[in-house]
Amino acid sequence: MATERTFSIIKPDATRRNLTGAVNAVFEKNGLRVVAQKRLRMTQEMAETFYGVHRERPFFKDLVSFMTSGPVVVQVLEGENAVAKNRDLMGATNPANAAEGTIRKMFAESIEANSVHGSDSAENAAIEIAYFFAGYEIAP
Ligand code: RTP
Ligand code: MG
Repeated sequence: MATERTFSIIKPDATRRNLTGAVNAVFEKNGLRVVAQKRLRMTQEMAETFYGVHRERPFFKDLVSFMTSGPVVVQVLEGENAVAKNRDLMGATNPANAAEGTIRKMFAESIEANSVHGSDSAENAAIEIAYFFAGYEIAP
């Protein structure tokens, strides 16, 4: 497997509890390099666009309100098999179902306030990275 990139968000529940470094430590310990990173507050429009695939889901309104409730840290992670590796490190969407040692098991507060987002495919990773970062902001 070649080196790959994925897109990550450290969500508002985690930035609020000062967990940016703790989450990054998990990535770095497991062979994912943070090659781009910035902290920002998502607007309602950004959150609605980003989670557009969930527009018809019952939790959509709450999700947008959660994602805009505080700062997030958006990131590009690089490494072998980065998309799948990050999904493994994150753990299940619902922390109650997340495996021991995963980020969501260790840090998530609930199925919604679950500390991190990670791209679910290489195709979506490319789209999500391009949405948040200009080429010059990514420094491998
Ligand atoms: P993400 O997109 O954030 O990486 O999370 P995921 O793939 O594990 O989960 P997904 O099904 O794509 O859901 C996106 C985010 O919506 C919130 N959610 N809330 N209240 C609920 O039942 C519910 N279900 C999902 C979570 O913040 C989830 O990560
Ligand atoms: Mg998802």
